[in-house]
Amino acid sequence: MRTVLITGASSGIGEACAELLASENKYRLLLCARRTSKLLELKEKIIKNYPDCDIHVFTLDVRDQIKVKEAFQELPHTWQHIDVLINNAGLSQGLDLIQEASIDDWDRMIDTNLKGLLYVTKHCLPYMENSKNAHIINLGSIAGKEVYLRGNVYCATKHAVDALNKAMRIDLLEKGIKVSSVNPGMVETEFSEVRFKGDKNRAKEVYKDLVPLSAIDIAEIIAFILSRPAHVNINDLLVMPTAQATGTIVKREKE
Ligand code: NDP
Ligand code: 8X3
Repeated sequence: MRTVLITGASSGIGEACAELLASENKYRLLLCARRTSKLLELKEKIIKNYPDCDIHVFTLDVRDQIKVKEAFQELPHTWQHIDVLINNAGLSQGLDLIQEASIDDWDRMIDTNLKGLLYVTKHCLPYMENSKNAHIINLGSIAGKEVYLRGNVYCATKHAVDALNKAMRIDLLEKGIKVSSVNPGMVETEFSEVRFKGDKNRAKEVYKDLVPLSAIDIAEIIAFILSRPAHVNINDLLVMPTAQATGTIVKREKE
């Protein structure tokens, strides 16, 4: 059994990965996010559906460097060996022109998507030392491959994830740790609601009259990446809804 740590497991892609990997009966699951109640609900659901699944949840804000370090140190003894890290926790805040955007929004994105990913990776790596099958999967985005109007700082953080994905693959080569990135286009999760700070109507508009990706679409791709033989690594994968050509060019059709 490989032990998989998923950050941002309380919702969307992280939650879907947890459920799918639990169903495969090949993984032990370490799940974290800030919303403890959501994690506990997910744990209960997974145990109900897959009673043999070994699962441990813990509360973590990836922005807090000290807490990230302590969270790993405080892992129960039987969870101190990690094979797979899925660096999924992330968010966008606002969709504003750079001259108008809020510095707090920028800080939140940089602290979560970039610094948080680094803190988790740094403190997780010692626990991956003895893995014969170590793998890091980073959630990038189409926003890490191109820049679009009003995307400025979110795009910058995901371009940084793209760079770190390449850098990790180089630096960790000697340790035999695989590094992959999955870069989705539009996935309908809580993402847009978080970006628009709870404005559900605005969030809904993003996916209006098109079929976006679902969290399970991405979870299936991640499960596939993890299922490749030891000598095969999928370095970098860009996946879009059929109705989306670039970050902003989409085809909307009424049914
Ligand atoms: P969701 O908003 O549904 O999920 C985001 C997850 O990240 C939640 O579980 C949230 O948990 C967690 N998270 C946010 N901030 C923190 C934090 N400071 N510490 C710990 N956990 C945190 O969005 P998605 O599932 O769509 O997003 C997952 C990843 O996929 C993100 O990195 C996102 O950038 C990326 N992505 C999403 C796309 C989309 O269109 N949806 C497209 C491309 C990439 P909690 O609030 O409980 O902490
Ligand atoms: C999320 C997708 O299109 O909002 O990373 O940049 S997008």
